[in-house]
Amino acid sequence: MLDTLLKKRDLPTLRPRGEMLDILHREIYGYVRATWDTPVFTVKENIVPNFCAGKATLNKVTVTCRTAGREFSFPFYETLIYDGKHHPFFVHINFRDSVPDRYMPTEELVDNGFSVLSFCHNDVTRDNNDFTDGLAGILYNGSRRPDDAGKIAMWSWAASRIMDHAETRGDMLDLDCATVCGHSRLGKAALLAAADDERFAYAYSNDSGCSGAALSRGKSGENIKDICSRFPYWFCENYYKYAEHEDELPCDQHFLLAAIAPRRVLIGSAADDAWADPPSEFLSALAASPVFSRGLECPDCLPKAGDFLPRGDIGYHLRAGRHYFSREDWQRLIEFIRIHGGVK
Ligand code: GTR
Repeated sequence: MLDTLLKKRDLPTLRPRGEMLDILHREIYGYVRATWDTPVFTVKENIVPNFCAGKATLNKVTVTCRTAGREFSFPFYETLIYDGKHHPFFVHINFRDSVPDRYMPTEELVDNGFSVLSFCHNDVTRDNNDFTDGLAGILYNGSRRPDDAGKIAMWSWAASRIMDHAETRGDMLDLDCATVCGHSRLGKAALLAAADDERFAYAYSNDSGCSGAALSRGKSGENIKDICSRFPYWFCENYYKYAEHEDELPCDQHFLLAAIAPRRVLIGSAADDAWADPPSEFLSALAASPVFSRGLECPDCLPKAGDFLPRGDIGYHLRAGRHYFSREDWQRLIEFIRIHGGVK
């Protein structure tokens, strides 16, 4: 049955990783093109004393990036467990800069042995059509080429700068167990970050839907026309021509998932999130599955609410309920990483 459903989508065949990344950047997300100096990190330590009952320290870090004599900075927050061990960690592309946050139960993550480095997407460049602030202001002097980065590619680029900083924390962080994650539009950005940057051993997108994990061909709910008319600035301009012409795309979203292999990726969906279209998210994982060493555990039919398929290097879970980044989603992610040996 699943084979038949997949065949109906008539998907382009997967290609070598480099080619898939090129297509994804050229046609959908755009390229961040500048050549950068090594970023500079300024750390303000322990901004909330006794954070997480004294198990972790919360630092505010400012990242300063320079290119061609211009510079911009953005802040992020690092919650580091300090007990002399190396801890797995999340790089969380978040909607807000609060720690903890309703999308990020920091104390629970720390209790589960994870450190967390999180930034607010708006602090990198604002979530709107204005390309003059933050990173966008540095990249563009009022003009963008059709394959220049939209905002999703910029948020994803910022996740890699957090990873640059993590590499200076090798005494506390397990650099072999970095997970980039995000919800919805920021789940799209998390997948792109993992596809591009091999330092991320795990990726998690929650409810990332259209132009994220979900296949565009045959998708219900939101489609390319919808997303490009409401949020054109998330993408490069080349993407707009595929509105109502999904079949002409030289890729589909399974390229994005496949470009993460041989590393691991978990796709989270919510059963009532028809706009994201869980079956299209699941079928995308299934279509990407052959390039992973251990493919998706394949059920006989489409998953139902509560199903969790964690054993492949590409995993999938379908939570009951609506579009939201819930504690249950975080728990699934933690279980996935544990099952794959990421928590020592
Ligand atoms: C929706 C958008 C989705 C999803 C979501 C979000 O309105 O259409 O693709 O990304 O926003 O980011 O909250």
